[in-house]
Amino acid sequence: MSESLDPITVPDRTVEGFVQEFLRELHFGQGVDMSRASTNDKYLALARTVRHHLMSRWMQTLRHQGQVQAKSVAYLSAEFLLGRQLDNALLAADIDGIVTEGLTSLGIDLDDLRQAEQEPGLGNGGLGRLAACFIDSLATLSVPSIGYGIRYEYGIFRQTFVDGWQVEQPDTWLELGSPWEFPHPEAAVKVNFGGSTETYIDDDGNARSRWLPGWSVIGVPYNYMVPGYRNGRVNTLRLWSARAEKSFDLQIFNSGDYADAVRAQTFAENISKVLYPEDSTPQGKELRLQQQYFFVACSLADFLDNVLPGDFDLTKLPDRIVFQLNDTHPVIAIPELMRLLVDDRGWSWEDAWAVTQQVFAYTCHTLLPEALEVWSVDLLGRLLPRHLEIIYRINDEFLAQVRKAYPDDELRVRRMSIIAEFPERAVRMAFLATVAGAKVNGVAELHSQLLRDKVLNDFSAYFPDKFTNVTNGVTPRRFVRMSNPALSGLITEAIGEGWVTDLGRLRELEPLADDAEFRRRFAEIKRGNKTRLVDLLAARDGIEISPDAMLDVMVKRLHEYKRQMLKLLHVITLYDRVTSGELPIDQVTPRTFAFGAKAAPGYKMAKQIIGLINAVGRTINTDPALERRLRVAFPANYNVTLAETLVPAADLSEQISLAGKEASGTGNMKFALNGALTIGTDDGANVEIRQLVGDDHFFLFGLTEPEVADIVDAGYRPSTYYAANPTLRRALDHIAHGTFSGGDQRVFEPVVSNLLHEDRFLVLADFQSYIDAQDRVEKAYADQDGWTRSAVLNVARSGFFSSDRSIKDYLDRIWHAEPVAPPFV
Ligand code: 26W
Repeated sequence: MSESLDPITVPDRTVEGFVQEFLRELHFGQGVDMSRASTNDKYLALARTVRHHLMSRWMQTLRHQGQVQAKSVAYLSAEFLLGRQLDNALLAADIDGIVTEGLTSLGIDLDDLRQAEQEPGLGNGGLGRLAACFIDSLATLSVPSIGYGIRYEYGIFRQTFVDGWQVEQPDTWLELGSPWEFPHPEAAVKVNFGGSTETYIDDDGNARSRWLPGWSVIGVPYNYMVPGYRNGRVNTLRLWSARAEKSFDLQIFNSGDYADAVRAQTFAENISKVLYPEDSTPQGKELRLQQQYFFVACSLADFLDNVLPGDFDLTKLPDRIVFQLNDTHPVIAIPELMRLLVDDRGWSWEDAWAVTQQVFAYTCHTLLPEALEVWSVDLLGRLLPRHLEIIYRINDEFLAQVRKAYPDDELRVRRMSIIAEFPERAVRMAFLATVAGAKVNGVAELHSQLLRDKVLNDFSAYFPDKFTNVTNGVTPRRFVRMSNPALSGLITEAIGEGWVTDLGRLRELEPLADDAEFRRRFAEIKRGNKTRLVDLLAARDGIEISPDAMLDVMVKRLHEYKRQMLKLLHVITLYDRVTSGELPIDQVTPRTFAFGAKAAPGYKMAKQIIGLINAVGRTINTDPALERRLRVAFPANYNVTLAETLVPAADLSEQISLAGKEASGTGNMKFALNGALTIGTDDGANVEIRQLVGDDHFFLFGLTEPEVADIVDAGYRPSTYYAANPTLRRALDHIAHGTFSGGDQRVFEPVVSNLLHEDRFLVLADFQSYIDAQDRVEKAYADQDGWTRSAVLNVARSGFFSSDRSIKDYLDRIWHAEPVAPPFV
């Protein structure tokens, strides 16, 4: 069925029409004229003009969705790391051309306005960016879906360096106005906290429970457009912002005092104030649990009361919706749905449990035991007393079944309990999600296998059919088409435009790897992308690099398991070889070592490593012996926007986590798709990348996961590697002796002694293998044409890593939902 658009709401898709709309927005929206308009005025007017082009499609999508009532997907995520919106909207609406032309006619450079946008950094790293890629693919594949999350007033902190040390600044992304959001205060939802529970006998003589909350806040939804790529569909991302319910707060804080009332408001609004910047070690902070329950309670209430029609029969809920839980952060939705059905709607426990078990599915994003969220029973009972009771009952009934299945195995029963007893009584959120979820998935083949065999082994034995894999992906719209226009043009010229929504078609490029002219143009594009990066880093950071050097990049959160230290030890080794006279400088391939990484503010060792990278950089970049052939570039505040220029420029992608620790990685996919070669371990999705691109076009090194397990079981001793390997010894001694700290031996002593005596992530064990692989890189790069051939094959063979493919896998394996033909195109 195809409906025509309401002509009143469709803006004119001509240059003149655009110019007129833009000037109207400047005039009526910003209240300025061209002569007085600031760059920000022009950006805001442009953003609003562009969003007009998506508006009628949005309305149409919503209307259509209301009529069709197809099975939908609700993606629940505490993080959506969206990146800038303007370019993506221009691309989706296909109005790049008229906008550029129209602005030029007004003497405005589109690029200047692009730079005015502050990216919404509402996520920490991979998990948040994955959520953003997934909603892009859901819209592009025409899947009826909605994203639910939190509208943090402050996103991920802005990183600055002071003397090379990380200093965090607040991210004030809303300060200059946020033209992409639509607040709906009239659709606000009340969320309760605290208080107590009681039992009572209902009118039919049944014993029931109810929650008597102690306080509450209001959730205000902010809607964002999620445009599909030129398919006429615009889905919704709904982010919740916390407000005080003023009259109510005045009562509970029990004072007519103005100051107290304002304090109550501040208290409520704290809930959506700031994104927690921890990305792997949950701190068990009360405010974080408040955030989690806040957005989940708002989202469930919104879906049941506003999205579903008033007369909807909730026993049919599994035919209508699946709630995908992005890690454990939204898992409190499980007892919340039970509460809504049992307490508020009077359902029996059994009926409610039957529905609940069908509507949730859980994605796990980690393997580190310390990253699995647990909430102390004490805290949970104080904040959400009724939910704790519900969790206890879920656990009791589950453990009774486990006992039946394993009559004489009380040890196993204790291992599988949702409630941990040590070191304190606490709820294991991953276990709750596994017991209640219809499906549990890992995010790469190896990760899913390790989840089944190790982290959730008892559960996979008990629920063998629950476990599945969906390998992550990235959106080719943002990470190829938008960020790499030159390569996109070359690809389109070679195989047509279809690849943007059917990335497997990149395979058709394979024969062109053997076409010398194609390789020449490919290499020229890579060089152009490097020049773009050179200019950006000069302007953004005052960093000077050369477009002629190999660009070797490691960008991701700073974490010991990701092993930025390993890369740094390679840099130091090269420095040592040259300065000791072992290696003549003119035999060294000119190389830029680029790092981008934020450390969690409380993660001491990670901050030390940042300080050390910058210290090594300072030494290397200024030592005349190196003749500027080796350079370290560590721009502060790596974010989505910087990635968009960095990734297309890279020659070498560093994916060097200890095998068995990186669940998937998604940066690895972005680099391969943009024609960088990977140096990597057999970890996460690297395994699949290597299988697809082939061993000849991938630099593999390091221990495998089973080898790591054996070494750790046997009692790993890093100092033996130090003693046995003179290259390694010299590199570590440089740090220890103060080569990079003006002779000061204390500053980086914690890093050195950690590596020598603990080295949880086997940096020293993998060192030599890594150095050898880097020597292979060096040789391969000497043959520029051969390198380019490998780069082309990386692009051609990486189409699998489109998030469109991931979403299709979720539809088949987990959601059992289907795309719905869009209402119009
Ligand atoms: C503080 C609580 C917390 C704990 C973990 C916050 C955020 C996390 C995330 C799970 C961290 C994260 O981003 N994980 C990454 O998820 C990506 C998408 O699946 C994977 O590609 C990465 O391997 C994984 O580290």
